[in-house]
Amino acid sequence: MTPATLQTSPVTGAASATWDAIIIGAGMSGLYQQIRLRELGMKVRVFEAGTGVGGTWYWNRYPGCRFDSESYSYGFSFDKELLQEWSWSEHFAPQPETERYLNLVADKYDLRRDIQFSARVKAARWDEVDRLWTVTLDSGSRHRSRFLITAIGALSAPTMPDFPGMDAFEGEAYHTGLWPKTPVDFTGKRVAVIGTGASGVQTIQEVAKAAAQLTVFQRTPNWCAPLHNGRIPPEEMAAIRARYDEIFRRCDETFSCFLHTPDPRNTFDVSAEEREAFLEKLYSERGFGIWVGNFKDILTNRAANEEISRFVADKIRQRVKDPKVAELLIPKNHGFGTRRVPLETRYYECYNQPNVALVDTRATPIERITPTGIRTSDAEYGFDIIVYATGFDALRGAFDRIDFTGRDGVALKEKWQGGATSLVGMLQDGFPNMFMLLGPHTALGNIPRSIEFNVDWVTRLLRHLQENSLTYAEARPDAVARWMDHVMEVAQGLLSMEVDSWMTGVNRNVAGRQTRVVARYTGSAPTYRAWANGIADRGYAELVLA
Ligand code: NA7
Repeated sequence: MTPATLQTSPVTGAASATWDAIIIGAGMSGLYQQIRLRELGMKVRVFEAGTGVGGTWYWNRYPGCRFDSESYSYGFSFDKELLQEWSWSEHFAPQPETERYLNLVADKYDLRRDIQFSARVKAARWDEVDRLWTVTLDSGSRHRSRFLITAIGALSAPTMPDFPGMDAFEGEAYHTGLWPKTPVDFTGKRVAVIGTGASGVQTIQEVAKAAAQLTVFQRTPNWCAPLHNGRIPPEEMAAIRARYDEIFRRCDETFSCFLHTPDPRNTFDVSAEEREAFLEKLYSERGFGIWVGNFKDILTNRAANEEISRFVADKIRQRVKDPKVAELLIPKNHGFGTRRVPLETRYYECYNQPNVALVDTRATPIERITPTGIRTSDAEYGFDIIVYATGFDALRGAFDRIDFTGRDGVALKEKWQGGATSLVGMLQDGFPNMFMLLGPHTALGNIPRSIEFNVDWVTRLLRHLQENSLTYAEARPDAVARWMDHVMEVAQGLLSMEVDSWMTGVNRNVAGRQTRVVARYTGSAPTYRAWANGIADRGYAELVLA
């Protein structure tokens, strides 16, 4: 579609659009979508709230932030030249390296000229008469486009607790997901970290090295497992480069696009000795194998889950010297893998250091933030820095922060009042020409693999519209209902559905997020792709095209 095709509305013949497509967000999904839309000859505008590209890897600059996916399974796969040029320095690259990598992509494709930075989208409204979206920025400026593509991430709306006195704290305070660009020096400081999810764990390991005193405020311990990171020497990187086709083929085949996938055996198919040896092997290997490459029933069979939980609990007991602290670090209200498993590097050993203390905020809740620190029900602590590693309004949170209004003036928030719905996470009936790249119920896992698939899927749809001189695409309600039935069905029987976490849509700091829902797609990535590809292969019968 050339810009010229948009000069007049097919309905009124009057209104003109400024852009063929507006993309919200310049993270990995926004950047890749921008590249693909340019190939279609589209005139594209990207609005990005930050001052640079990178999304997750722009905002999350807290100390120790890095991949839990193997670096070489995480980067873009579409550019063979870039794969041969780029070197990952570690098996799990740190944030600054990934941010550099995404800046290189933006430079290579000259993407910045179409990105407006420091531009936060406040609202987007569908105009039925002109068949255009009007996007309003925080600044009040308005922009019109035929298509609207949300590239706003699944974990991108940071949330803060609301303890009394937070504003009056006289030291420094940071949220991990809104970390400042200037380095924060922890040397010799008294530091508090609130939260022990994946971000908290990565932060704690780093801060423990420099702080005079680190106090961790833990409400719920998570099951963490060793990352086993390491440097990638040049000769190993050369060998990885030679294997890229095989690596990405493997990601395509696995359950959630990681290099690891469930073992075909059940936990109790093997002898106790064999089981122990297998778990030991997984515990000693890099990455998510212990979670997503384990016996295939650990996340569905209670006895199997108890077995792996026991194994990891014993590891924690071996690694933490003080038995009381070890018990506090062992989850008691959920089994291994039923929440996101943070991968760690000497995390548990931090608690053996004399400068690190653990406070159980269930036993002694935080009552208030004081000007000089934190007061719990039984003690007063002084701090120079408080780090809030308190997570995100996940999955639908970034959507709720923008006022999307679709056909017939219906707000997306209203539409999703009883829970978010979608067709393959990418479309929503009532919201024509809006495509969500990491919308609710998309396949998650190793995210860039999902991003590349979703962008290619949207691009294929837009090419189809172009080739058939169509300007309108909307999911049919019955197709949304069928997909949602599938989403609900695959979540049945998962132990994770019995546990509060961002994966079940629970965030106690956000009104309306107190009860568990089927917040994400829990089926396999290959099943997801087959479903989405089926829609395209059948000529988009599940969509209204015009
Ligand atoms: P998470 O995994 O949602 O973790 C947030 C943590 O903050 C978690 O330990 C929470 O405890 C804790 N929290 C939140 N609010 C409070 C209050 N009010 N008091 C005490 N503790 C609190 O977020 P992350 O950023 O670590 O990770 C999110 C995902 O991003 C991660 O899984 C990766 O996929 C990338 P709770 O468990 O709710 O008791």
